[in-house]
Amino acid sequence: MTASHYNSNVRRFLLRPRLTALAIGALLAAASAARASEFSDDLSARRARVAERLGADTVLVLWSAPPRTYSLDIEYEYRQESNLYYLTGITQEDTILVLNGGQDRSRDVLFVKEQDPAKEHWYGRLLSTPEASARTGIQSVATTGQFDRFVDGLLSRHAVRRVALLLSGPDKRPEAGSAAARFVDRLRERFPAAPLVDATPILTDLRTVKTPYEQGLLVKGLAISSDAQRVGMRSAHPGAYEYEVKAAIEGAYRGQGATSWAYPSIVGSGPNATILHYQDGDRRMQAGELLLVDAAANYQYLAGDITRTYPVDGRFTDAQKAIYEIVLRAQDEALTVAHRGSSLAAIHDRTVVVIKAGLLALGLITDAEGDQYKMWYTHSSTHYIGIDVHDVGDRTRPLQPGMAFTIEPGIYIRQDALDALPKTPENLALIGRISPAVRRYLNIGVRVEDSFLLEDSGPRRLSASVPRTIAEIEAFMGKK
Ligand SMILES: [Mn+2]
Repeated sequence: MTASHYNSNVRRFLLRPRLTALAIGALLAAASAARASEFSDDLSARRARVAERLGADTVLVLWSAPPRTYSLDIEYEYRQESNLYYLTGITQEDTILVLNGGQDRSRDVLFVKEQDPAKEHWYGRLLSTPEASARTGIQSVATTGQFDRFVDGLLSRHAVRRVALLLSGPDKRPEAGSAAARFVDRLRERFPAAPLVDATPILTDLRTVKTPYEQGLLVKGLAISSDAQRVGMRSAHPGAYEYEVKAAIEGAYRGQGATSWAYPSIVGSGPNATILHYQDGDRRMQAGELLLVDAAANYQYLAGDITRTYPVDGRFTDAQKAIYEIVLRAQDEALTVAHRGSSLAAIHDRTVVVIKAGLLALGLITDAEGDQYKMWYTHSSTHYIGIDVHDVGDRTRPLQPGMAFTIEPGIYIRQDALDALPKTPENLALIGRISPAVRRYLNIGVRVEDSFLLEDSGPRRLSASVPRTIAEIEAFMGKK
Protein backbone atom coordinates (compact mmCIF):
# COMPACT_ATOMS: atom_id res chain seq x y z
CA MET A 1 0.00 0.00 0.00
CA THR A 2 1.56 3.30 -1.08
CA ALA A 3 1.35 6.56 0.73
CA SER A 4 -0.97 7.91 -1.90
CA HIS A 5 -3.28 4.91 -1.49
CA TYR A 6 -3.23 5.51 2.22
CA ASN A 7 -4.02 9.18 1.80
CA SER A 8 -6.81 8.60 -0.64
CA ASN A 9 -8.29 5.91 1.58
CA VAL A 10 -8.18 8.20 4.58
CA ARG A 11 -9.69 10.96 2.54
CA ARG A 12 -12.46 8.67 1.39
CA PHE A 13 -12.98 7.48 4.90
CA LEU A 14 -13.05 10.99 6.26
CA LEU A 15 -15.16 12.30 3.49
CA ARG A 16 -17.70 9.54 3.40
CA PRO A 17 -19.49 10.37 6.65
CA ARG A 18 -19.52 14.02 5.71
CA LEU A 19 -20.94 13.31 2.29
CA THR A 20 -23.46 10.95 3.81
CA ALA A 21 -24.50 13.58 6.31
CA LEU A 22 -24.81 16.12 3.53
CA ALA A 23 -26.80 13.70 1.43
CA ILE A 24 -29.13 12.95 4.32
CA GLY A 25 -29.40 16.65 5.05
CA ALA A 26 -30.35 17.29 1.44
CA LEU A 27 -32.92 14.49 1.55
CA LEU A 28 -34.43 15.81 4.76
CA ALA A 29 -34.57 19.32 3.38
CA ALA A 30 -36.24 18.08 0.21
CA ALA A 31 -38.68 15.93 2.17
CA SER A 32 -39.63 18.68 4.59
CA ALA A 33 -39.98 21.18 1.76
CA ALA A 34 -42.29 18.75 -0.03
CA ARG A 35 -44.34 18.13 3.11
CA ALA A 36 -44.53 21.80 3.97
CA SER A 37 -45.30 23.14 0.54
CA GLU A 38 -49.08 23.07 0.61
CA PHE A 39 -49.03 24.60 4.08
CA SER A 40 -46.35 27.18 3.23
CA ASP A 41 -48.24 28.15 0.06
CA ASP A 42 -51.33 28.73 2.16
CA LEU A 43 -49.34 30.72 4.74
CA SER A 44 -47.89 32.87 1.94
CA ALA A 45 -51.37 33.56 0.61
CA ARG A 46 -52.59 34.51 4.10
CA ARG A 47 -49.70 36.97 4.51
CA ALA A 48 -50.36 38.47 1.08
CA ARG A 49 -53.99 39.12 2.02
CA VAL A 50 -53.00 40.76 5.32
CA ALA A 51 -50.35 42.87 3.55
CA GLU A 52 -52.84 44.07 0.99
CA ARG A 53 -55.20 45.22 3.73
CA LEU A 54 -52.38 46.92 5.67
CA GLY A 55 -51.38 49.10 2.74
CA ALA A 56 -47.89 49.92 1.47
CA ASP A 57 -47.01 52.46 4.16
CA THR A 58 -47.53 50.07 7.09
CA VAL A 59 -45.39 47.41 8.69
CA LEU A 60 -46.94 44.71 10.92
CA VAL A 61 -44.97 43.21 13.79
CA LEU A 62 -46.24 40.10 15.60
CA TRP A 63 -44.63 38.34 18.57
CA SER A 64 -44.96 34.77 19.76
CA ALA A 65 -46.78 33.99 23.01
CA PRO A 66 -44.62 34.01 26.13
CA PRO A 67 -44.08 30.67 27.86
CA ARG A 68 -46.20 30.34 31.03
CA THR A 69 -44.89 28.95 34.30
CA TYR A 70 -46.83 26.06 35.81
CA SER A 71 -44.75 25.96 39.01
CA LEU A 72 -41.09 26.57 39.80
CA ASP A 73 -39.10 25.36 36.78
CA ILE A 74 -41.98 23.56 35.04
CA GLU A 75 -43.87 25.30 32.27
CA TYR A 76 -47.33 24.72 30.84
CA GLU A 77 -47.43 23.13 27.43
CA TYR A 78 -46.47 25.88 25.01
CA ARG A 79 -49.26 27.44 22.96
CA GLN A 80 -48.39 29.79 20.12
CA GLU A 81 -50.17 33.14 19.77
CA SER A 82 -52.98 32.45 17.32
CA ASN A 83 -52.36 35.29 14.86
CA LEU A 84 -48.64 34.60 14.64
CA TYR A 85 -49.45 30.94 14.01
CA TYR A 86 -51.98 31.93 11.36
CA LEU A 87 -49.30 33.80 9.42
CA THR A 88 -46.24 31.59 10.06
CA GLY A 89 -47.23 28.11 11.27
CA ILE A 90 -44.32 28.36 13.74
CA THR A 91 -44.95 26.80 17.16
CA GLN A 92 -41.67 27.87 18.83
CA GLU A 93 -41.37 30.62 21.42
CA ASP A 94 -39.20 33.68 20.74
CA THR A 95 -40.53 34.09 17.20
CA ILE A 96 -41.22 37.48 15.60
CA LEU A 97 -42.79 38.28 12.24
CA VAL A 98 -42.24 41.54 10.40
CA LEU A 99 -44.68 41.82 7.51
CA ASN A 100 -44.60 44.73 5.10
CA GLY A 101 -47.83 46.15 3.78
CA GLY A 102 -48.37 46.24 0.03
CA GLN A 103 -47.18 43.93 -2.73
CA ASP A 104 -43.48 43.43 -2.01
CA ARG A 105 -43.05 40.23 -0.04
CA SER A 106 -39.25 40.14 -0.34
CA ARG A 107 -38.75 42.50 2.61
CA ASP A 108 -40.74 40.35 5.08
CA VAL A 109 -38.54 38.90 7.81
CA LEU A 110 -39.09 36.09 10.28
CA PHE A 111 -37.00 35.94 13.45
CA VAL A 112 -36.59 32.59 15.18
CA LYS A 113 -34.73 31.48 18.27
CA GLU A 114 -31.06 30.78 17.62
CA GLN A 115 -30.14 27.10 17.57
CA ASP A 116 -28.27 26.03 20.69
CA PRO A 117 -27.03 22.42 21.08
CA ALA A 118 -26.99 22.60 24.89
CA LYS A 119 -30.56 23.89 25.15
CA GLU A 120 -31.72 21.53 22.41
CA HIS A 121 -30.36 18.61 24.46
CA TRP A 122 -32.74 19.64 27.27
CA TYR A 123 -35.76 20.98 25.42
CA GLY A 124 -35.72 19.61 21.89
CA ARG A 125 -34.68 20.72 18.43
CA LEU A 126 -35.10 24.26 17.26
CA LEU A 127 -35.70 25.09 13.61
CA SER A 128 -32.68 26.19 11.65
CA THR A 129 -33.22 29.34 9.64
CA PRO A 130 -33.49 27.38 6.34
CA GLU A 131 -36.04 25.06 7.94
CA ALA A 132 -38.05 28.03 9.22
CA SER A 133 -37.90 29.50 5.72
CA ALA A 134 -39.11 26.26 4.13
CA ARG A 135 -41.93 25.87 6.63
CA THR A 136 -43.22 29.42 6.37
CA GLY A 137 -42.36 30.34 2.79
CA ILE A 138 -40.69 33.52 4.11
CA GLN A 139 -37.42 34.11 2.26
CA SER A 140 -35.57 36.08 4.92
CA VAL A 141 -35.16 34.37 8.26
CA ALA A 142 -32.87 35.69 10.98
CA THR A 143 -32.37 34.91 14.64
CA THR A 144 -34.30 36.74 17.33
CA GLY A 145 -31.13 38.35 18.67
CA GLN A 146 -30.91 40.36 15.44
CA PHE A 147 -34.36 41.86 15.81
CA ASP A 148 -33.41 45.04 17.70
CA ARG A 149 -30.78 46.02 15.16
CA PHE A 150 -33.21 45.27 12.35
CA VAL A 151 -35.81 47.53 13.94
CA ASP A 152 -33.34 50.39 14.18
CA GLY A 153 -32.77 50.12 10.45
CA LEU A 154 -36.43 49.67 9.69
CA LEU A 155 -37.53 52.73 11.61
CA SER A 156 -34.92 54.95 10.04
CA ARG A 157 -36.44 54.19 6.66
CA HIS A 158 -38.71 56.99 5.63
CA ALA A 159 -41.02 54.66 3.73
CA VAL A 160 -42.54 53.18 6.90
CA ARG A 161 -45.03 55.62 8.26
CA ARG A 162 -47.31 53.38 10.33
CA VAL A 163 -46.67 50.40 12.60
CA ALA A 164 -49.44 47.81 12.99
CA LEU A 165 -49.59 45.67 16.14
CA LEU A 166 -52.18 43.67 18.02
CA LEU A 167 -53.71 46.25 20.34
CA SER A 168 -56.46 45.86 22.91
CA GLY A 169 -58.47 47.68 25.54
CA PRO A 170 -60.20 51.04 25.29
CA ASP A 171 -56.92 52.95 24.82
CA LYS A 172 -55.62 50.46 22.23
CA ARG A 173 -52.33 49.40 23.80
CA PRO A 174 -50.29 46.20 23.53
CA GLU A 175 -50.71 43.86 26.49
CA ALA A 176 -48.87 45.37 29.49
CA GLY A 177 -45.43 43.87 30.07
CA SER A 178 -45.39 42.15 26.68
CA ALA A 179 -42.60 42.26 24.11
CA ALA A 180 -44.92 44.41 22.00
CA ALA A 181 -45.27 46.92 24.86
CA ARG A 182 -41.47 47.16 25.20
CA PHE A 183 -41.23 47.66 21.45
CA VAL A 184 -43.74 50.52 21.59
CA ASP A 185 -41.76 52.20 24.39
CA ARG A 186 -38.64 52.08 22.22
CA LEU A 187 -40.53 53.29 19.20
CA ARG A 188 -41.94 56.23 21.17
CA GLU A 189 -38.47 57.28 22.34
CA ARG A 190 -37.26 57.70 18.80
CA PHE A 191 -40.44 58.52 16.92
CA PRO A 192 -42.93 60.07 19.34
CA ALA A 193 -45.39 60.68 16.55
CA ALA A 194 -45.19 57.28 14.80
CA PRO A 195 -48.82 56.22 14.36
CA LEU A 196 -49.78 52.84 15.76
CA VAL A 197 -52.50 50.87 14.01
CA ASP A 198 -54.44 47.94 15.44
CA ALA A 199 -54.00 44.90 13.17
CA THR A 200 -56.57 42.87 15.09
CA PRO A 201 -59.59 43.70 12.88
CA ILE A 202 -57.73 42.65 9.71
CA LEU A 203 -56.64 39.32 11.18
CA THR A 204 -60.04 38.70 12.73
CA ASP A 205 -61.75 39.36 9.44
CA LEU A 206 -59.48 37.02 7.46
CA ARG A 207 -59.46 34.26 10.08
CA THR A 208 -63.26 34.13 10.04
CA VAL A 209 -63.26 32.59 6.55
CA LYS A 210 -61.18 29.41 6.54
CA THR A 211 -58.78 28.76 3.68
CA PRO A 212 -59.19 25.50 1.76
CA TYR A 213 -56.11 24.17 3.58
CA GLU A 214 -57.63 25.00 6.96
CA GLN A 215 -60.92 23.43 5.89
CA GLY A 216 -59.10 20.17 5.15
CA LEU A 217 -57.53 20.18 8.62
CA LEU A 218 -60.88 20.94 10.25
CA VAL A 219 -62.51 18.01 8.47
CA LYS A 220 -59.69 15.68 9.51
CA GLY A 221 -59.60 16.99 13.09
CA LEU A 222 -63.37 16.62 13.48
CA ALA A 223 -63.16 13.05 12.16
CA ILE A 224 -60.68 12.29 14.96
CA SER A 225 -62.83 14.06 17.55
CA SER A 226 -65.94 12.24 16.33
CA ASP A 227 -64.20 8.91 16.63
CA ALA A 228 -63.07 9.87 20.15
CA GLN A 229 -66.66 10.76 21.13
CA ARG A 230 -67.81 7.33 19.96
CA VAL A 231 -64.98 5.72 21.98
CA GLY A 232 -66.20 7.71 25.01
CA MET A 233 -69.77 6.55 24.46
CA ARG A 234 -68.60 2.95 24.41
CA SER A 235 -66.61 3.33 27.61
CA ALA A 236 -69.48 4.80 29.67
CA HIS A 237 -71.47 2.40 31.84
CA PRO A 238 -73.02 2.33 35.33
CA GLY A 239 -70.19 2.22 37.86
CA ALA A 240 -67.61 3.86 35.59
CA TYR A 241 -65.88 7.04 36.73
CA GLU A 242 -66.10 10.20 34.68
CA TYR A 243 -62.31 10.20 34.32
CA GLU A 244 -62.42 6.82 32.58
CA VAL A 245 -64.53 8.29 29.79
CA LYS A 246 -62.30 11.38 29.66
CA ALA A 247 -59.16 9.25 29.41
CA ALA A 248 -60.68 7.06 26.68
CA ILE A 249 -61.57 10.16 24.62
CA GLU A 250 -58.24 11.92 25.04
CA GLY A 251 -56.35 8.70 24.35
CA ALA A 252 -58.25 8.38 21.08
CA TYR A 253 -57.17 11.88 20.00
CA ARG A 254 -53.53 11.22 20.72
CA GLY A 255 -53.62 7.80 19.14
CA GLN A 256 -54.67 9.44 15.86
CA GLY A 257 -52.13 12.24 15.80
CA ALA A 258 -54.05 15.06 17.44
CA THR A 259 -51.60 16.26 20.06
CA SER A 260 -54.05 17.70 22.55
CA TRP A 261 -57.58 18.77 23.36
CA ALA A 262 -58.98 21.94 21.83
CA TYR A 263 -60.25 22.91 25.32
CA PRO A 264 -60.28 20.98 28.61
CA SER A 265 -62.70 18.05 28.28
CA ILE A 266 -66.02 18.34 30.10
CA VAL A 267 -67.32 14.93 31.25
CA GLY A 268 -70.15 15.38 33.74
CA SER A 269 -72.56 12.74 35.01
CA GLY A 270 -75.88 13.20 36.83
CA PRO A 271 -76.03 16.67 38.43
CA ASN A 272 -72.57 17.49 37.03
CA ALA A 273 -74.15 17.59 33.56
CA THR A 274 -75.69 20.92 34.60
CA ILE A 275 -72.26 22.52 35.24
CA LEU A 276 -71.30 24.18 31.96
CA HIS A 277 -67.51 23.92 32.29
CA TYR A 278 -67.35 21.01 34.76
CA GLN A 279 -63.72 19.96 35.19
CA ASP A 280 -63.33 17.56 38.13
CA GLY A 281 -64.22 14.26 36.49
CA ASP A 282 -63.98 12.12 39.62
CA ARG A 283 -67.62 11.12 40.11
CA ARG A 284 -68.85 7.57 39.67
CA MET A 285 -71.78 7.48 37.25
CA GLN A 286 -74.94 5.52 37.92
CA ALA A 287 -77.71 3.86 35.97
CA GLY A 288 -80.58 6.24 35.24
CA GLU A 289 -78.30 9.27 34.87
CA LEU A 290 -77.21 11.29 31.88
CA LEU A 291 -73.57 11.87 30.98
CA LEU A 292 -72.70 15.12 29.22
CA VAL A 293 -69.47 15.01 27.22
CA ASP A 294 -68.16 18.23 25.65
CA ALA A 295 -64.82 17.31 24.12
CA ALA A 296 -62.86 17.72 20.90
CA ALA A 297 -59.27 17.71 19.75
CA ASN A 298 -56.83 20.35 18.67
CA TYR A 299 -55.53 19.06 15.35
CA GLN A 300 -52.62 21.03 13.94
CA TYR A 301 -53.86 24.21 15.60
CA LEU A 302 -57.46 23.85 14.48
CA ALA A 303 -60.10 23.27 17.11
CA GLY A 304 -63.27 21.24 16.85
CA ASP A 305 -66.12 21.35 19.36
CA ILE A 306 -68.59 18.51 19.98
CA THR A 307 -71.03 17.79 22.80
CA ARG A 308 -73.13 14.69 23.28
CA THR A 309 -75.42 13.85 26.19
CA TYR A 310 -76.41 10.24 26.67
CA PRO A 311 -77.81 7.89 29.30
CA VAL A 312 -75.16 6.03 31.30
CA ASP A 313 -77.12 2.78 30.95
CA GLY A 314 -78.07 3.31 27.31
CA ARG A 315 -81.80 4.08 27.79
CA PHE A 316 -83.31 7.56 28.18
CA THR A 317 -85.99 7.98 30.88
CA ASP A 318 -89.20 9.77 29.86
CA ALA A 319 -88.13 12.95 31.68
CA GLN A 320 -84.70 12.89 30.02
CA LYS A 321 -86.32 12.31 26.63
CA ALA A 322 -88.62 15.30 27.09
CA ILE A 323 -85.71 17.69 27.69
CA TYR A 324 -83.48 16.04 25.07
CA GLU A 325 -86.09 16.35 22.33
CA ILE A 326 -86.41 20.11 22.89
CA VAL A 327 -82.66 20.61 22.66
CA LEU A 328 -82.41 18.42 19.57
CA ARG A 329 -85.27 20.28 17.89
CA ALA A 330 -83.61 23.60 18.71
CA GLN A 331 -80.43 22.44 16.98
CA ASP A 332 -82.32 21.05 13.97
CA GLU A 333 -84.32 24.24 13.48
CA ALA A 334 -81.29 26.47 13.97
CA LEU A 335 -79.54 24.52 11.23
CA THR A 336 -82.28 25.55 8.79
CA VAL A 337 -81.16 29.19 9.14
CA ALA A 338 -77.43 28.41 9.01
CA HIS A 339 -77.10 29.34 5.37
CA ARG A 340 -75.20 31.85 3.28
CA GLY A 341 -76.20 35.40 4.25
CA SER A 342 -77.50 34.41 7.68
CA SER A 343 -75.47 35.01 10.87
CA LEU A 344 -74.51 33.42 14.17
CA ALA A 345 -76.88 35.83 15.86
CA ALA A 346 -79.76 34.54 13.70
CA ILE A 347 -78.86 30.92 14.48
CA HIS A 348 -78.93 31.62 18.21
CA ASP A 349 -82.24 33.48 17.97
CA ARG A 350 -83.85 30.44 16.34
CA THR A 351 -82.74 28.15 19.18
CA VAL A 352 -84.28 30.56 21.67
CA VAL A 353 -87.69 30.37 19.96
CA VAL A 354 -87.70 26.55 20.08
CA ILE A 355 -86.41 26.29 23.64
CA LYS A 356 -88.90 28.84 24.96
CA ALA A 357 -91.80 26.89 23.44
CA GLY A 358 -90.44 23.61 24.80
CA LEU A 359 -89.89 24.91 28.33
CA LEU A 360 -93.38 26.41 28.36
CA ALA A 361 -94.92 23.11 27.27
CA LEU A 362 -93.12 21.26 30.09
CA GLY A 363 -94.19 23.83 32.70
CA LEU A 364 -90.64 25.00 33.39
CA ILE A 365 -91.51 28.59 32.53
CA THR A 366 -94.86 30.40 32.59
CA ASP A 367 -94.15 33.04 29.96
CA ALA A 368 -92.47 32.49 26.59
CA GLU A 369 -92.37 36.20 25.76
CA GLY A 370 -89.74 37.38 28.23
CA ASP A 371 -86.43 36.10 29.56
CA GLN A 372 -87.65 33.41 31.95
CA TYR A 373 -86.04 30.81 29.69
CA LYS A 374 -82.62 32.15 30.71
CA MET A 375 -82.99 30.33 34.05
CA TRP A 376 -82.49 27.06 32.16
CA TYR A 377 -80.78 28.06 28.89
CA THR A 378 -77.82 30.01 30.14
CA HIS A 379 -75.40 30.38 27.23
CA SER A 380 -75.12 31.32 23.61
CA SER A 381 -75.71 28.46 21.19
CA THR A 382 -73.11 29.20 18.56
CA HIS A 383 -69.60 30.46 18.02
CA TYR A 384 -67.00 30.33 15.28
CA ILE A 385 -64.33 27.63 15.46
CA GLY A 386 -60.82 27.79 14.05
CA ILE A 387 -57.38 28.26 15.54
CA ASP A 388 -59.22 29.18 18.73
CA VAL A 389 -62.16 27.05 19.81
CA HIS A 390 -64.19 30.19 20.42
CA ASP A 391 -62.70 31.70 17.32
CA VAL A 392 -62.55 35.35 16.43
CA GLY A 393 -65.18 36.94 14.20
CA ASP A 394 -68.13 39.31 14.18
CA ARG A 395 -71.30 37.45 15.19
CA THR A 396 -73.43 39.65 12.96
CA ARG A 397 -71.28 39.11 9.84
CA PRO A 398 -73.23 37.49 6.99
CA LEU A 399 -72.30 33.81 6.74
CA GLN A 400 -70.40 32.74 3.65
CA PRO A 401 -68.80 29.49 2.48
CA GLY A 402 -65.59 28.78 4.38
CA MET A 403 -66.93 29.86 7.75
CA ALA A 404 -66.97 27.24 10.50
CA PHE A 405 -69.13 27.34 13.61
CA THR A 406 -70.97 25.28 16.21
CA ILE A 407 -74.65 24.97 17.01
CA GLU A 408 -75.05 23.97 20.67
CA PRO A 409 -78.33 24.63 22.45
CA GLY A 410 -78.69 23.29 26.00
CA ILE A 411 -81.08 23.05 28.94
CA TYR A 412 -79.89 22.68 32.55
CA ILE A 413 -82.38 22.24 35.41
CA ARG A 414 -80.67 23.38 38.62
CA GLN A 415 -82.22 24.15 42.02
CA ASP A 416 -79.68 26.99 42.31
CA ALA A 417 -81.39 28.82 39.46
CA LEU A 418 -84.57 29.14 41.53
CA ASP A 419 -82.78 29.79 44.81
CA ALA A 420 -80.86 32.67 43.25
CA LEU A 421 -84.03 34.53 42.21
CA PRO A 422 -84.74 37.66 44.25
CA LYS A 423 -87.71 36.83 46.47
CA THR A 424 -90.16 39.31 44.97
CA PRO A 425 -93.89 38.48 45.04
CA GLU A 426 -93.76 37.81 41.26
CA ASN A 427 -90.84 35.42 41.59
CA LEU A 428 -92.39 33.59 44.55
CA ALA A 429 -95.54 33.09 42.48
CA LEU A 430 -93.45 31.85 39.54
CA ILE A 431 -91.53 29.42 41.76
CA GLY A 432 -94.81 28.10 43.12
CA ARG A 433 -96.14 27.44 39.64
CA ILE A 434 -93.06 25.78 38.13
CA SER A 435 -91.88 23.82 41.19
CA PRO A 436 -93.62 20.55 40.21
CA ALA A 437 -91.93 20.61 36.80
CA VAL A 438 -88.56 21.58 38.31
CA ARG A 439 -88.80 18.61 40.70
CA ARG A 440 -89.60 16.32 37.78
CA TYR A 441 -86.62 17.44 35.66
CA LEU A 442 -84.21 18.38 38.46
CA ASN A 443 -80.48 17.86 37.75
CA ILE A 444 -81.06 17.01 34.09
CA GLY A 445 -78.49 18.75 31.92
CA VAL A 446 -78.55 18.33 28.13
CA ARG A 447 -76.42 19.95 25.46
CA VAL A 448 -76.11 18.82 21.85
CA GLU A 449 -73.31 20.41 19.86
CA ASP A 450 -71.90 19.84 16.41
CA SER A 451 -69.21 21.59 14.41
CA PHE A 452 -70.23 22.82 10.96
CA LEU A 453 -68.40 24.06 7.90
CA LEU A 454 -70.45 26.20 5.55
CA GLU A 455 -69.87 24.99 2.00
CA ASP A 456 -71.36 26.13 -1.30
CA SER A 457 -74.06 23.49 -0.94
CA GLY A 458 -74.88 24.46 2.66
CA PRO A 459 -73.72 23.63 6.17
CA ARG A 460 -71.75 20.38 6.47
CA ARG A 461 -71.95 18.66 9.86
CA LEU A 462 -68.32 17.66 10.49
CA SER A 463 -69.29 15.58 13.54
CA ALA A 464 -72.13 13.70 11.82
CA SER A 465 -70.73 10.27 12.66
CA VAL A 466 -71.41 10.68 16.39
CA PRO A 467 -74.87 9.26 17.31
CA ARG A 468 -77.15 12.21 18.03
CA THR A 469 -80.84 11.37 18.02
CA ILE A 470 -82.42 9.36 20.83
CA ALA A 471 -82.86 6.37 18.51
CA GLU A 472 -79.26 6.57 17.25
CA ILE A 473 -77.82 6.82 20.76
CA GLU A 474 -79.92 3.97 22.19
CA ALA A 475 -79.06 1.75 19.21
CA PHE A 476 -75.32 2.56 19.48
CA MET A 477 -75.18 1.98 23.22
CA GLY A 478 -77.33 -1.15 22.98
CA LYS A 479 -74.80 -2.97 20.84
CA LYS A 480 -71.53 -1.46 22.06
MN1 LIG B 1 -68.83 25.10 21.91
